[in-house]
Amino acid sequence: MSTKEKVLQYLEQHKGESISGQDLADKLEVSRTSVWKAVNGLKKEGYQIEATTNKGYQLSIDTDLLSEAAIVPLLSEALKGHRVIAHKTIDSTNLEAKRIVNEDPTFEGVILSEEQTKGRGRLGRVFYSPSESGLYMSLVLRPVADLDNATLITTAAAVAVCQAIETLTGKKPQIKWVNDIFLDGRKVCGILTEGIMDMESRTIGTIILGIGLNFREPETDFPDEIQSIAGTLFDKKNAAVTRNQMVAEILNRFYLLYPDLVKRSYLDEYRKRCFVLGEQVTFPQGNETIEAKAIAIDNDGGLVVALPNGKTKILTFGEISIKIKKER
Ligand code: BTX
Repeated sequence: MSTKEKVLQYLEQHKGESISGQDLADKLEVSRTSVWKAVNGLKKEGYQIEATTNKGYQLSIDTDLLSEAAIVPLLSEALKGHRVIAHKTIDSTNLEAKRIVNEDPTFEGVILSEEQTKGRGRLGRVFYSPSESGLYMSLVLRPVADLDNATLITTAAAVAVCQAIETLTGKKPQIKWVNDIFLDGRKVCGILTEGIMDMESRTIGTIILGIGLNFREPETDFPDEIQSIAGTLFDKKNAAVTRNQMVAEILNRFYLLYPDLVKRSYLDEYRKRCFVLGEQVTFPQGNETIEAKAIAIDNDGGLVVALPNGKTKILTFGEISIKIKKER
């Protein structure tokens, strides 16, 4: 860990408290000059660090920049040894995760960014990812028990994100099958799970789980095409928690579910949170749009729908629209 990272980790863990340059240097076993240089470097990156002659350095409680230093201390045992890499800006954290795995197939960890210039949704769609208002993260996973079912991973992630939001904010998010999380009727989160094939074994060797969460309202509003769809957890100013805390909570929650994915014990919670069950939905099939009633989530996370001809069909991926939306 560099001195800058050590200084940041200390200040993040003691946010709002002051420490003199000398005490910090002694604690970290580095020189006072290197502490001073590290603090200046952090200030340039946007950290609000006050320096007063009598009290020393203090990281403002308003600072909320994504960083390894702030996240790692909050992670559970299950994530020890996982890498946390935070970027200011990147094309897409899923693309970056793929590039990293290409270089190092054993990589395990999470890639985060303050902003994505080419945030990706499903089917080539765009996920709008403005700076410093959202969480854009990609987890690099190995399949557990040879299970590489993307729908199961997506549904487990949806439950983990809902649990994290509820634990940290008290808000009650719901899920639109299969990969969208809604709060007060608006989409606050999307999930994109992608598999990377291992060429030798011809099996999925690595899974990239991308999660995009609108944390606070962006500085400039959402673009027109998603104005009526997109929502956020908090308004521009009043976030009760930091994004770093939210990242850590999502990771901790997900890694509680993931090793036991094969048991599918989280699916009951998914069903309870899934607001499409019981609703009339439409989905595309070839050139047609089919109407059906969503009746269940099956054991693989698929959506069971009842067709007008009395038959049932299981949807394993794709997009559904809700025809008549209940008031909620
Ligand atoms: P999706 O295809 O289900 O949703 C994309 C659709 O959602 C868009 O067509 C648009 O209508 C709407 N949309 C776009 N941006 C937003 C937004 N910020 N909030 C709400 N609605 C929006 C969902 O795909 C999967 C998204 C995964 C995003 C993560 S971020 C980290 C990782 N990296 C990456 O490039 N993608 C994933």
